[in-house]
Amino acid sequence: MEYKVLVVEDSRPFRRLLEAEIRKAGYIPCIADSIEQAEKILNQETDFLCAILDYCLPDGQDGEIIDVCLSLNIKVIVLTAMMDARTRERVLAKTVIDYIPKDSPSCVSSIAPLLNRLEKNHQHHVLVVDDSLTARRYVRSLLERQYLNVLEAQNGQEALAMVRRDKRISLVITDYTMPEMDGVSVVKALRKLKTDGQLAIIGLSGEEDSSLTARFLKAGANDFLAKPFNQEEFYCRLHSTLNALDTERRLFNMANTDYLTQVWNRRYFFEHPHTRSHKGPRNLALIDIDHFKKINDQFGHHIGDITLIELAKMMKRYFPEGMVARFGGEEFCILYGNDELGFVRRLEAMREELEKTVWSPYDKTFSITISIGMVHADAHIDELVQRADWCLYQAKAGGRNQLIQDSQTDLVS
Ligand code: GH3
Ligand code: MG
Repeated sequence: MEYKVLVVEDSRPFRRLLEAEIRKAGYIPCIADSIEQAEKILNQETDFLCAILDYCLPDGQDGEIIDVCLSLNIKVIVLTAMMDARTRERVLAKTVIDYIPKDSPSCVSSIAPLLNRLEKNHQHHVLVVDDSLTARRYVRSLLERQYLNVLEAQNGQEALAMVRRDKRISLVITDYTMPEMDGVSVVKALRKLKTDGQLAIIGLSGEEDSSLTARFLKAGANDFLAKPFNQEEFYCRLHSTLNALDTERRLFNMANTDYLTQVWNRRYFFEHPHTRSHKGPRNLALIDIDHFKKINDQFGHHIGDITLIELAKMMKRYFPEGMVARFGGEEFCILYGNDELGFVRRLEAMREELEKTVWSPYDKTFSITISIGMVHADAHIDELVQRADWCLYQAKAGGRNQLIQDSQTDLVS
């Protein structure tokens, strides 16, 4: 999705600079040089990621444009050349996202990271843990102003239950002083459930206790803020915590997913605890495209790549709760629960859908088929793969486009 950013700035060189910076960051700038011109744009559209507003404009020298945008629920970043304490207070009192001092042309360089952060915030769900309703509501308002999705818990137990249940929660902001379970204990319990890359945690406290920062951090929090905090400090810490979390997740994905098809890679598959340890029988299938080399030879490697991507999507669609991995080349593996009949039915349905599908990327028209080797057994992963591989070999030898099931008696591992 391409987001639009409204810019209202009367200085022509600065306007140019902002426009170039916003475009470079991947957003669409909509430019006005006065409140009057901005209102004309706002009569047509209001769906902006945010507005970047000059505090002092020819037809409103005292931040009037800020109220115009806020009244339309547009998030606001203020540019100001007047950095006196009074202006700063007044700007921040207006529920804006941030202000950027216009002290040099380089100040625009902070805009791209801020826009990226706002865009990415849509994906994050933040759980605010505090027994005080007023405190929860205040933190909620700060978070929602930056497009974060907010959930609330009144105590530690409730928070833990929510984090266990709701996989979307990526950040917990917890107060220290709460009945029954204090914030540090909440952090310790959360860290038993989630790693740094899965969940970020920020501690808060209004206590005078100087040891609290260290206690929160040692328990596994990513950061700590003493109350009362000002909005700017809160946003700085929030952004650095979320940026670190996003980087960690990006690195995790780069290390563990297949770059082309975005399914898990071979290493992740074999190292995953679910793969290594198991209780009882489970299903595993090895899937290989038939005569895939011909697709490459006939239509080019690029079309081959598209085929692999589409097949991977199809496997994720058929087996959303299974673990789909690319083992290499055009061979994929699916590890999938214990329901043998259900697994076979879905594999057959996928094989049949594929057989009937006509692919037509870039005006090329063709179909592909797959061969499948499948095993259901209570056995170590290496044995499952070996047995499925033998079945796959038989499927190929038997004419391809078919599923062969392992019929050996289960060996208890
Ligand atoms: P079979 O039915 O026996 O499996 O025949 P096949 O042609 O599918 O198998 P073969 O092992 O002979 O060829 C596999 C081909 O897959 C050769 C290789 O160029 C191609 N391949 C492997 N990885 C990729 C990739 O990432 N992209 C593309 N486009 N092709 C790939
Ligand atoms: Mg093949």
